[in-house]
Amino acid sequence: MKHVIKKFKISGELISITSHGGGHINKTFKVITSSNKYILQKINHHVFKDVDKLMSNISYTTEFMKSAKIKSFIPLEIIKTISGENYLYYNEEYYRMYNFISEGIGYETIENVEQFYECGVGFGAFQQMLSEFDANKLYETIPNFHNTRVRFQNFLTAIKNDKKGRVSEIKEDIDFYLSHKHYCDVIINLLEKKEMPTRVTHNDTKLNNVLISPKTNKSVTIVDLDTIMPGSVVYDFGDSIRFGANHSKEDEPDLSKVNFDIELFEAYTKGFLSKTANILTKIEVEHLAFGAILMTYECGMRFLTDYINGDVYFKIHYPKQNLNRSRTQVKLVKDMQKALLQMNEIVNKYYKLFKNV
Ligand code: ADP
Ligand code: GN1
Ligand code: MG
Repeated sequence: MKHVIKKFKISGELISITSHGGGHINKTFKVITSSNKYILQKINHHVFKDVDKLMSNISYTTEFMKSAKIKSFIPLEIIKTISGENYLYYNEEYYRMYNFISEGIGYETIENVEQFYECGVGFGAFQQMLSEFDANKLYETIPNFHNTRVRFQNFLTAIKNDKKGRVSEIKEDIDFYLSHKHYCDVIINLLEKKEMPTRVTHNDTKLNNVLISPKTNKSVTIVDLDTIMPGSVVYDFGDSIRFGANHSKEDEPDLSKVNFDIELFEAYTKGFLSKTANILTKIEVEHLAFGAILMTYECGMRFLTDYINGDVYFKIHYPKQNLNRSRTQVKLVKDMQKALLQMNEIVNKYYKLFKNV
């Protein structure tokens, strides 16, 4: 959905601004001048409360990735304001600008298996690159972001308050999440007991947050760095599978079209482990497949929480979009529950293949 928002001239130069991308959080625009292209974003400061610290995180990590000089990886670059700041505060809103990376596209659904393999390579390389990054430098942009236990409590609060009177219509949806409460503690407990390492993770590894070249099918960069924080590798692996290992839109209303695709799962797993097999611990490897179920369950619960609260967090384009989004996630969780054994076999196969290569 692209439309020109504005065309204007500054010092004789024609500039056009077009809405861009399918993100749910920030407002993103493509800016074209006679000599260059940029991404301009209005930062959602209701979600990211301390924009100054958020932008410091992004500045540290983009500089770090630039210095890593990974072949064929084009790092994001913050375009500073005239006075040298990382962002602009104007009319009570926050704006930032990046170089526009035209070599790749942020896909909303998978077009072929190789693309998803590359998505795994891209996020795997990102994980590998940041394994050397000092996590103490990072501010937690959204505390408890993947703390599923806290997400579950927020869900219960939303049901109790029932602000929009929607709860009585969605009993079956609610019951699914309530009956899987036992999922919430699994990873949090392992992290708390230090049985699973806390790493620097991206935390929002959707397909449209890796830009893939339509010409070569190779991943060229990772975007949406707002949620880089300490977390578990299981979250990064799992969130990619949640979004990408199927052929349907995230809000597809016809659930017969929403199916977990094991071939896509295998492609991503192969790509991801080709970059990470040598840094992962046994307990992380054992929980990758479960992580896909957990991230899908958690995200679906967040969509339903937002529907109950009156759609105040995720951008919506029509009234029941968050309910549709929640239902696709439930369908995918059910499919993955049936496939879990096979998913674990695939993880083990590629772990053994790439370990010590
Ligand atoms: P949101 O937090 O709302 O998801 P993103 O930072 O992910 O915002 O940006 C939205 C979309 O814009 C991305 O999914 C991607 O397709 C595109 N995009 C973001 N940054 C760039 C960039 N520097 N160059 C090209 N496309 C970009
Ligand atoms: C949001 O920003 P975007 O659209 O890449 C959300 C993710 C969800 C995702 C669901 C900061 O991601 O956590 O998984 O929507 N980002 C934030 O599509 O909440
Ligand atoms: Mg995004």
